[in-house]
Amino acid sequence: MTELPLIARARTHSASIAFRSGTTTHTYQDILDRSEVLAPALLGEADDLNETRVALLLPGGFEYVAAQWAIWRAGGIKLPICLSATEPEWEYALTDSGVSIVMADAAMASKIAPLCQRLGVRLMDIDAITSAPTKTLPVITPDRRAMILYTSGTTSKPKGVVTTHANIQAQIESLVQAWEWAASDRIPLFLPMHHIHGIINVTSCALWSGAMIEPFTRFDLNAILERVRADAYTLFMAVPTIYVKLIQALESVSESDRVGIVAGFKRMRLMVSGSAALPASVHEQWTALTGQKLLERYGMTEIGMAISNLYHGERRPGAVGAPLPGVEVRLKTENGPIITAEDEPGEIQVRGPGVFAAYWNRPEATAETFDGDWFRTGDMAVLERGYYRIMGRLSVDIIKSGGYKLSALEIEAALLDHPLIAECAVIGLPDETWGEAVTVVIVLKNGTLELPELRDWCKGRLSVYKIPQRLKIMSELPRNAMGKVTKPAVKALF
Ligand code: MCA
Ligand code: AMP
Repeated sequence: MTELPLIARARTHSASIAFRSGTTTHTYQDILDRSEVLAPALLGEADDLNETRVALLLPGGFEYVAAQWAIWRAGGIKLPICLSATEPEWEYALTDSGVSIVMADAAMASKIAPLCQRLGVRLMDIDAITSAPTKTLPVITPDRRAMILYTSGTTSKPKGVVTTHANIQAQIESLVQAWEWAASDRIPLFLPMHHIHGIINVTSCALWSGAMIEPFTRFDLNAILERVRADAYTLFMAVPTIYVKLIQALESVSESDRVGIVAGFKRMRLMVSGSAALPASVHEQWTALTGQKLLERYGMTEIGMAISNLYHGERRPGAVGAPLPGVEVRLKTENGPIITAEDEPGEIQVRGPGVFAAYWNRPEATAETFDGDWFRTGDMAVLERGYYRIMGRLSVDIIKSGGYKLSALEIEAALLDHPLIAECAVIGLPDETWGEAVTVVIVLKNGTLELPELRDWCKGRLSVYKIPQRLKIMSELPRNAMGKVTKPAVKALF
């Protein structure tokens, strides 16, 4: 094979529209052509980027995908970074992964330019690149590393999850098969493009299938509802927080608007929820409002999607379903036997071609997270009548808010830089809209501190979704007999 399958497949859909925004459209051929301009610009004199890390700082859409394909076709590793991250967060990702080039549009290039200059990283403003000499592009084998995504975990700093082209292809093919993606599909894209929900489940599956994507630069509720009413979509994929926001919006619009929008939702062939637990109540409310039964699925940055309710079959509220095609799932007690019976909880472990290659530059962390060739997810589940139900996470230090995975330890480390904070403990508390709300208990060195002041101080240091929503000041943190802060006791304070 001389070409990556994603590229070879795009050629078979060359005249089809890949992206539509208002009256602007881009075909698959346009993406191929644009990537053939950007790839030589990346390569310069070189024949192959040979796994050079290239960061991508672009909103989802035509230019993002053209840049992504350019990096891959030139032999680089793509590292998408969060558009709304703070400079310290960008700096961490760029330095930890050893990025050599940052690709951005003019707007984002001006924001990251000072950092690139300080780090000596080449900044490519892709808006300024309109042509390049044609160049023979290298042959990329599927075992090459393709992408690094930073994910928060049980360590203070996020880890880079490395996937190969083969891993990415396996993740795509599994979903295309299970959810019957077709060239006739049309899907909105409003999820961030530094996580696999946006990158794989929406964008890559659509482009693998010859389908059409309508990108939004952010989750623009009113604009999306307008397009739903206009019957623009056959598919919809979102996190639970978005379904909560949609329910709130539908409950507050006029009766005639609601009827039109609901009809648009009703006609879609599939609506999917994932990235965090979908409360059964939200599942049921959505069905009552729109007649659509949401399909809930479970995944993780390290493995892609692993478990899903059935497209043709039961969609059980509160359950994530059965293993996806090509994915093996087992439950295991810690250091104990593999669970074979139903109704016995254990850690979800996953094996298959979609499982990531390694954490970037962290061989010990990679080794620790595998049990033989099974990836340990750190999520607890139970099998009930053939479907898995997620029970929670093994670590209290992982918080899921708005679909984002956050590390309590990372937030604590940032808060400890505050001049008034002596000690702190960060936890996630249940929240109807966000799933969990970042909450902090603080011991002050002196003086007083109110939540608005603390939130202001966090801006520029932490991304908006990591900034505490709730604050409690205590004279001491709850500790066990060994002097260690006990998070369950911290939770019990609320
Ligand atoms: C924003 N705000 C928050 C949070 N985020 N408040 C509490 N908790 C939060 N997590 C506040 C802001 O401070 C702001 O407040 C107001 O909400 C609006 O912020 P904005 O960012 O504009 O919100 P939004 O655009 O409505 O965003 C909500 C969102 C977004 C669309 C749900 O969080 C999102 O795109 N989440 C999806 C993340 C995702 O794709 N995760 C997948 C990871 P104020 O108004 O006071 O300024 S991949 C994954 O998990 C695996 C692989 C999987 O299974 O998919
Ligand atoms: P991330 O590391 O951002 O990819 O997040 C992966 C984590 O999100 C998983 O380990 C789960 O804890 C959580 N998650 C994803 N989908 C679901 C779901 N449907 N129900 C409950 N938790 C989920």
